[in-house]
Amino acid sequence: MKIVIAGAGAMGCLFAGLLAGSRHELWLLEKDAGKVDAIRSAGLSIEISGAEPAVSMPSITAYAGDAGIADVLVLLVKAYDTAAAVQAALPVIGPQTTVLTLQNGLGNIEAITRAVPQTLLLAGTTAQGATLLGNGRVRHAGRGETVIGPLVPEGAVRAHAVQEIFQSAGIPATVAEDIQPVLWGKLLVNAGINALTAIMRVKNGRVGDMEPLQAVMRRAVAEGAAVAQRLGISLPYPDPVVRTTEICCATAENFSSMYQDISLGRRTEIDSINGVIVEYANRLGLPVPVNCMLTRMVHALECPSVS
Ligand code: KPL
Repeated sequence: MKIVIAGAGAMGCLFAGLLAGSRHELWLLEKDAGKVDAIRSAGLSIEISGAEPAVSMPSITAYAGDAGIADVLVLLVKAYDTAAAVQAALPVIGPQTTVLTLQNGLGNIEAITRAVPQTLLLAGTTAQGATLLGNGRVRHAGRGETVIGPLVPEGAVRAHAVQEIFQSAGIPATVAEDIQPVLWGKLLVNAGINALTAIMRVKNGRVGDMEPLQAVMRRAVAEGAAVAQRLGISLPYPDPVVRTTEICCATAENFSSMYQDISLGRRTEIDSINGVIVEYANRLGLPVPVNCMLTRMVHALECPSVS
């Protein structure tokens, strides 16, 4: 099978590195020419639990036409880049190509289905942790489950095929029949952790063990849960605050992706995380002051003069 991963950031490199040992043909698609050159010459290097980094040399290109039609395209670009990444990836998408988004936040499905039929699309979440150390250099910051699911029942076969590919590469994966609750479940965890860690410049663990941060996290998550409830989404766990606290503990030593973005002076995914909760809440007439404030504070941090 030909697998194309769009986005050579932390997660894209991690998945490419983990899939590199499999029997599949692997391509990375990356718009940044600097990253393409660096990875083409030095390869991908994945550091796992302090061991010697595993180095692999996947094919990498900025032009999707070089890769040809893919069996599976995995989108791991930042949420604000989804529409552009799908346009750039069109040459690898044939009538049978499975397109999987494992991106953070909400809104990716809508952006992708503007160009790709729903029958080809799978969505999912991953609890794999990755810290970008440099171009093509990643630290595997924790192994976690990847959950994937179709948007329409006919897509189940595709979801099971991707699950098989992941599992045979040692990436734990499960298939969910209804993916929306899974996406909302991850959204609430990200809404509770990402902005706070970026604003306070702390590792994930501090949100779980510092009472003032935990109090803000609880409010952000509870607001998001109220929005999900009003939309009729039943979350994949009984208590979203407990779940978020568990993830803080499980990823205590990680820097969240939003912390990493702010530290590197990059745009964040705030609009697809806390911002999307604010958008839904406004439409529903629900108050979400904490999510609103977190969104504004991260927007302020994105201004070059602030961070
Ligand atoms: O998904 C994450 C992220 O950083 O984006 C969490 C779960 C917070 C782990 O770091």
